[in-house]
Amino acid sequence: MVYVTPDTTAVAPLHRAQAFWRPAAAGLAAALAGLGVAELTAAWIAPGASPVLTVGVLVIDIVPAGVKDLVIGLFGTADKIVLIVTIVLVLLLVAALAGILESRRPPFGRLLVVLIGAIALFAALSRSSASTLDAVPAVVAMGVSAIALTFLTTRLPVDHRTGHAATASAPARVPEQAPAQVPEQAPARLDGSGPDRRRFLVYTAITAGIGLLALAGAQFSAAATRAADAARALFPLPTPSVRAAAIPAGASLDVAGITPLITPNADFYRIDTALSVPRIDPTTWRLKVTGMVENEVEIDFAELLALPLEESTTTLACVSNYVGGDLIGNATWLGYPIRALLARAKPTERADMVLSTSQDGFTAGTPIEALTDGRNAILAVGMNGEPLPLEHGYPVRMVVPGLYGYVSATKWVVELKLTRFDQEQGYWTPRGWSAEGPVKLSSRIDVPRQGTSVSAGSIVVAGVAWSQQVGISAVAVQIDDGPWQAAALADAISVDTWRQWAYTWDRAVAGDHTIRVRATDAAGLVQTSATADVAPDGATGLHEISVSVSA
Ligand SMILES: Nc1nc2c(c(=O)[nH]1)N[C@H]1C(S)=C(S)[C@@H](COP(=O)(O)O)O[C@H]1N2
Ligand SMILES: [Mo]
Repeated sequence: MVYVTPDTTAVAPLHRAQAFWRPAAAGLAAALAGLGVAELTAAWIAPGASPVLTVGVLVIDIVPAGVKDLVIGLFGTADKIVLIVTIVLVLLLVAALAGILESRRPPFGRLLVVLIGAIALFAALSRSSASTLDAVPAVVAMGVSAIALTFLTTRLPVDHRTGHAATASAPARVPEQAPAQVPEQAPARLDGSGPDRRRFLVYTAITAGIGLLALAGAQFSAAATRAADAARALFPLPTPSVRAAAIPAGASLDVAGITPLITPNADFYRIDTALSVPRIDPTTWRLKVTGMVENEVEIDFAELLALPLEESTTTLACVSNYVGGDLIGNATWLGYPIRALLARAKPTERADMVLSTSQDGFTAGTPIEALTDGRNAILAVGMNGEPLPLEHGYPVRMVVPGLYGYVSATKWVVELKLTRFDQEQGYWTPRGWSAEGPVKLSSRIDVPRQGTSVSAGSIVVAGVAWSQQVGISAVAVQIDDGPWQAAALADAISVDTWRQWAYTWDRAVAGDHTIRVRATDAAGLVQTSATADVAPDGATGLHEISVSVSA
């Protein structure tokens, strides 16, 4: 049986080129729409996950050194632009191909689109600092392109289609029917002047236009982020008037794979409700202290920086951190004690809560007690020696040792309102989370990693433990159902930071084993083995991992 495609029929040769370019245009327009919307999504919600840029990074990672050197040699400092242009050109080429494929052999065009999207997804998620949000742009790219491609290819003028247009082009496909039986209206469409053709062109133009507009929007948004990021240099961090307690040499254990004592900013977990990171101009930022106060206080950024700022190392934990989870980090913060600002505002007797508000509307309700009892509760401007990164609250956030972030660590903070717990609620309280959120005593095993294989003999088990405001006094490790064995504790920085611990498991024998950790705080409280969910006020239970020991 002879398979005759429409463009090989007697009337078609004239239009063979069109039979390619229209589906190719559909593919291009669909890809532009997908790419544009995805880049815009990335610019808004996941600035690190631009599909083009993450694929670029992936290419740099996998390209052999020789090729890299050649490209750098050829293009010098333009190498990055060359890379981006190449990626976009390859994408457009593949997109054109996908259009042609989809018009002839659906759904292979869409499959090609999904394949490209999968590469972008892999590129976005394979970075060390990737978060789940980073998956969104690639998935959006995949979805939008595939839908647009289907939409456009099913609206191709009939002569381009073999699948959907099978009825219209049936005479060409069915050998027993002579070409003479091509429906009468076909030539009109084939010469490209029919209403089908115009409609297709309009749809394609609109699709491509959406893509281009979105790309422009993404550029605009990215430029605004770069400008906001550059503004961080406008106000260099002043010298602290009080330095952080020196970190004892014995606070960091020399164990391969253990969590670093200080979490680098780039690796610090990020949790917030902000779909797009607020970009605050530090020259217009103001903080107001309002509500139940004798004096309302207002302060701008320059004034804040001119105050005596104090440095302190504090661990910040999220209430949503499950036992063993990584929604916790430790940084050296620079900021102004909140109690000093409150002293100027003079809260009235009745106030028992400070409701802090972010520029984007998030609120946290913090007991006044925690802000005035002498702990390092600060309006932070610096994080590990640099101005706060945009996503960690630039220009100013709160950091309060001992309380989960949702009730204390307001980023992009613009107002502190003195009020009462029986009058106001922080953002998460009406959403099923407790009004008060002290951080619970907990501990985590970092090495060996869950589910890994280690060789028999002497195995170092290590991790971190924390009990803010109290301190850790002991950590014990249990192998399978054996006795609890004391781990060695690294020196503490302070009661407000996590503390490293290590235990050497001698004579580990081959087989599958379970390792458990349990901390005791300085008040003698032993970490409970009773499990509690993260809601409403933080998880409990013991972190447990399984490893397979090989002979
Ligand atoms: N403006 C604002 N601040 C916020 C939040 C938020 O959603 N919006 N989330 C809080 C929560 S739940 C946590 S755990 C910490 C996380 O801070 P990080 O992203 O710097 O690690 O920020 C807190 N501050
Ligand atoms: Mo959180």
